[in-house]
Amino acid sequence: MKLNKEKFKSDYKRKLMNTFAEEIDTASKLHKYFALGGLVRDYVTENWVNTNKYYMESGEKQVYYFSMEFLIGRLLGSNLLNLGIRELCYEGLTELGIDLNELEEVENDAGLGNGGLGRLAACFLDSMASIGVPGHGCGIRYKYGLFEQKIVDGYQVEIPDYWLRDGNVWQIKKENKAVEVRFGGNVRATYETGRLSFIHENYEPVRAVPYDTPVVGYDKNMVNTLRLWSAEPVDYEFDFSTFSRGDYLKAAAYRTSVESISQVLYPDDSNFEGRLLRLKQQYFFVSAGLQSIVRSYKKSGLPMNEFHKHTAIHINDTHPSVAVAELMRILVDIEELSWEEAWHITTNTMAYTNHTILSEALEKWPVDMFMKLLPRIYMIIEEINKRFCEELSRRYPGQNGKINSMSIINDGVIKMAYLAIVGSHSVNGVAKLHTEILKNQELNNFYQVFPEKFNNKTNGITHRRWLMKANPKLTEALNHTIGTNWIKNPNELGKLENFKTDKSLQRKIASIKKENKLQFSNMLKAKYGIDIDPNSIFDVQVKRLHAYKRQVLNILHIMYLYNKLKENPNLDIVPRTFFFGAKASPSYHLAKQTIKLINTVANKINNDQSINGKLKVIFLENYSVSLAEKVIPCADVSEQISTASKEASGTGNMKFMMNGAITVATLDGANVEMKDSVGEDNIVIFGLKANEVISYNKYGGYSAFDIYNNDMRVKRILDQLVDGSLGVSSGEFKNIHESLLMFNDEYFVLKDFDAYVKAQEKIDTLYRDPAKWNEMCIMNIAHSGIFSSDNTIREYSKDIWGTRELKSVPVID
Ligand code: 26Q
Repeated sequence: MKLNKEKFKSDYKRKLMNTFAEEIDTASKLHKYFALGGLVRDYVTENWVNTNKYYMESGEKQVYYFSMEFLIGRLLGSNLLNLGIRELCYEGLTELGIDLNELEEVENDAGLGNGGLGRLAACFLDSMASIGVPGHGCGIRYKYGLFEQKIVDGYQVEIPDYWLRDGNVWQIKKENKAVEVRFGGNVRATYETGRLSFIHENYEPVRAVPYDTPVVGYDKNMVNTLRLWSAEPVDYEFDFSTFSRGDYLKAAAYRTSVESISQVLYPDDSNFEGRLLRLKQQYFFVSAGLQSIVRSYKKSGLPMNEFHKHTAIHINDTHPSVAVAELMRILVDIEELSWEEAWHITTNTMAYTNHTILSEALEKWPVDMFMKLLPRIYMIIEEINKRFCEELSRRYPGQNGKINSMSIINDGVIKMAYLAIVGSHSVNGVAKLHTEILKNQELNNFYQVFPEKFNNKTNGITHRRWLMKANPKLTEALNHTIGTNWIKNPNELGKLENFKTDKSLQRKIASIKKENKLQFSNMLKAKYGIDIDPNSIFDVQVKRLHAYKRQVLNILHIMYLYNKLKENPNLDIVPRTFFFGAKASPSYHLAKQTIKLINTVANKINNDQSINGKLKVIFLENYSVSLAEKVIPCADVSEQISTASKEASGTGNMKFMMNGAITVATLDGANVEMKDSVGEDNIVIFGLKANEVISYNKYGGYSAFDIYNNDMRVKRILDQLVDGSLGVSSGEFKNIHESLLMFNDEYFVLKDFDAYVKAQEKIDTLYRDPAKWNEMCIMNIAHSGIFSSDNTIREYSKDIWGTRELKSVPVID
């Protein structure tokens, strides 16, 4: 982008004046932020309009990524970075007496996601725009994002996240692009037009209004779109008929019911909750998104029977899988195509990603609920299923048990994963191990029928946000060492391997880590009054709280270390600060108890002078994208310790690796590929393997009591959970205790305990040898390039979507 500092400064002053009638001296920080955001948006609009025009006129294949979640975080910093004007703006603002870093802190995170799946969608948007794939996001504009977490007396307290309170400078409301989505009512079949057709009557209409956010590519003139839908009442429904009859309450109830659709994000990430509102949310954005895609496709003048040649639709987990039936509805009922033709188009348009093997997360909707809310869609799913089951009967004659087990509708529920598989041409897992488990275990039945659909696409992360933006000092050191080509081609980070024993780079990497640690410690000191030793090992576990992620294993190990220190205050260990950051689903009792346990242990340890500051435990409140950007660059150790086979991929693991942390990991999800890439000498692997966990589970697990009885370390810490020695009532951690002993430790925490202790001892030993440690850090950075989401998106584009990578967008007059 062509801009110089002087022009920027004058543009900025004018923007501040025109928007808020203020000069720099008098404007508030909020106004200064909004003026800058508004100006950046102005800089983007020409390319945005041009990109859209080009897409419309060229017939270039477009991909739409449908997702219930987009965990975008803040946009100011990443837009400046992608536009290539961050330096210039920083300097210009400094000359105007404004600190850009401070302004960036004003922006509220767009926390429209729970965790991995939502953040993946955000990384994918960044990569699509940056490598030139015409790809857009489609989702819900939640008024409230994931709750804000406060810790009160060690407990999690949830506060609504009203992220739009101050307005949002990136979104543009497109009233003229609104569509109508219809719920409930009944369906009448008729032959009136000489063709069997279905009339949907007595439905409740909802107005879906899109808000568009530009997605700016790195050093490209391409600007894609994230379109988020908001639900509004339909005027004609609201005021005249109902209101004039004086039925004010009914009208108000209608408004509330409609508005609730885009009110809040479900704060859950691995448990299926069968709530009507969630189904409404799903159909709402899927129907709105598809209607608008079909409308703009038709406007471009292309024939309907070629829809799939110009459009790919990606279903991010099963949440938007009703798209299969909704596209069929549009093609059959509205566009009047034959069923066969519509099915051909639909299955060639749709592709589905599975993000979990946890059975409790699989979506199943009760038939009666579904039928009432979406009567026509239900009929279509029945027809899809009927034809699918007929196909199965031809393949497996007489094997009714098998056919029933694969039926989309069975036992009074609709299985959305099955609908997604049958209705898509591609089904992918998110790491090699995960895809193998899907093919050989969880979805083996479907793999046998559709082997050609299954493929792996290992997740990735955008190195622009997670390295360049989050860790500018490291970025500079990399540029200095290997040049800047890695920015456009992250695989070139591999060149760093040549410098792994280079003393000056080693020193540089170590001193950057130290500076980052110091900066973060100062921030914590200012905010929470906590003193942290920046010379201690920063050991970090940040992710959603869930039993399978095993934050409990981490905290039990800390209790064990503390016990050892109490016995021998002179114990020779490298001082460590353990950081946790995690939100628990508000209804997930065990997870909330784990947060209380971490805080209780933290309180005890941090206030014990007798251990000479060798251990500290910090629970970071309100873990979010912007907090992740701060804590990841200062981690020495990354904790990726899920029960093998349970974490589909993980993406936090990749972010730490890219920032030069050493990973302590089980062979789960993408950790396996990290190990293969960096080599087993540069990662610390421990614990049961996935196949071991799976085979234990076949025979009802293992005996947790045996370990409790035979390992005195384990016995002691488990007893401490419930004997009052943590300084809280003895019942406080009863459920955690029970889950480990009475319920036989479903997640193999005790089984892996000994191996974990040894892994942590290995970390301690390695850290004492700075040359070795720094070499490992460099190797991790060098081998992290393959986990750039640019690589992942290239594979999606080539193998699944059939989209092209455009070098640039031709300028259209
Ligand atoms: C479903 C029904 C009702 C309420 C909530 C949900 C729900 C919401 C979110 C179910 C699942 C999710 C999110 C799942 C998720 O984030 N999975 C993670 O996806 C990452 C990206 O692929 C992987 O790296 C992680 O391993 C996986 O856990």
